[in-house]
Amino acid sequence: MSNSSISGAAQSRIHKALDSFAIEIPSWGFANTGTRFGKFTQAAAATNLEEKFADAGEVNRLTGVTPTLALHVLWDMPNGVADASKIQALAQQHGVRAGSINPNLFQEAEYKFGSICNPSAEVRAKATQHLLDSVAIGKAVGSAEVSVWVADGSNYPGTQSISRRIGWMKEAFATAHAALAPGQTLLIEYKPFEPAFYHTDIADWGMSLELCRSAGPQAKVLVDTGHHYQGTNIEQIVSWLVSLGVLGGFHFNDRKYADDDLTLGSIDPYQVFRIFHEIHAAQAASSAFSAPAYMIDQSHNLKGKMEAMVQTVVTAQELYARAALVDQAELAILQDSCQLVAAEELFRGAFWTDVRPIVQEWRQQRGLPADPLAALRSGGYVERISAERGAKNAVSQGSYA
Ligand code: PSV
Ligand code: MN
Repeated sequence: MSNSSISGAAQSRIHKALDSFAIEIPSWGFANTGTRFGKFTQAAAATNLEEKFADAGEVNRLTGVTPTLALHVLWDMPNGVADASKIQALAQQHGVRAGSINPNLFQEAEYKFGSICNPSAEVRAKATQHLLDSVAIGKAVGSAEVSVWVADGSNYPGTQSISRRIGWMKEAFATAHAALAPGQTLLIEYKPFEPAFYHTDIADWGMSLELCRSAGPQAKVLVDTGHHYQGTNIEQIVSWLVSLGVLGGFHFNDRKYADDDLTLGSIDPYQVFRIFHEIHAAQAASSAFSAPAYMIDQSHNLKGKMEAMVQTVVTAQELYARAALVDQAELAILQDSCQLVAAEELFRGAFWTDVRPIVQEWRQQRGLPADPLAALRSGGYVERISAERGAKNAVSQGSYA
């Protein structure tokens, strides 16, 4: 379908939706990674924080919609709050602000049996202090979210007290919440599997929700699209979280089998469309709806990192635009009069519409490249950083940092 076959009203709905759509990119998406079986280093991968900011700046220059960079404390700010001024300087230099601050509660030796759920009060105190440090970092760099993923769990039945660990988590989150500034949000992410094999302390959205409720009003649930069992109806979870007022944000990626970190929409674009539809429906239903934080959580070990990031941002925009095409008022009438086929055709019709010409037009109107991926390819940035970083990457060990 071409641009001209989309009504003027629908086109302006898409433009309005794109005006308010920004998506955060992760610092770890630019660094070398691999699988537990091996690391494949890339000549262009970022080897330090300066290079991650430079890459993020280039993605934002090409797309215009990635103004913030998610930071992982241990990988990006090993000196904690002391690194805040460095972050601020890099943000200034590259035109990308510090985004969500992600505490790291999974990498250190002490966390073998858990972090904020560890039976040792001493280890729990260390992990809680790390949460407090992350809140302080957020304040120092002016970031809105502290985004927590707790990797804690156990591998064998009966080896840990699931219930005592719930109490310990509640204590830690309440302590972190008490330290938040008024504009800060504590995001609590869930994941049913990995790295634990038997039980994971925050396995689903119900557990996240309860932890948020007990922590306080500035705690919200974070939905990572890769953190569900096969077949889970993620848009239904999103709808519930919206109606409860606790949808804090998304980590976007796609998956086929597990938490595969595949490019958003590469396996199931219809699911992403359905998730965005719930957001547009909530917006249409209430002007008080406050949009969640959209973030990408992907680290590619086969695709080029810059290309994968730009491709993901573009895909997110396109699917967000396609979902904006749904006429919410018309759909509501069809739904409530149980005109099933007509309702489904309206919904499906939006999904199958090629909105790329409109998205391109939106970019051009803002002085952005119409096709950011083509602009990346022709701009020579990847060649330049490959030449600059190639030698370092030839010897460096792959790691998330
Ligand atoms: C865990 O799988 C996770 O989704 C968390 O958000 C981490 O911060 C991130 O991935 C690390 O790659
Ligand atoms: Mn995540």
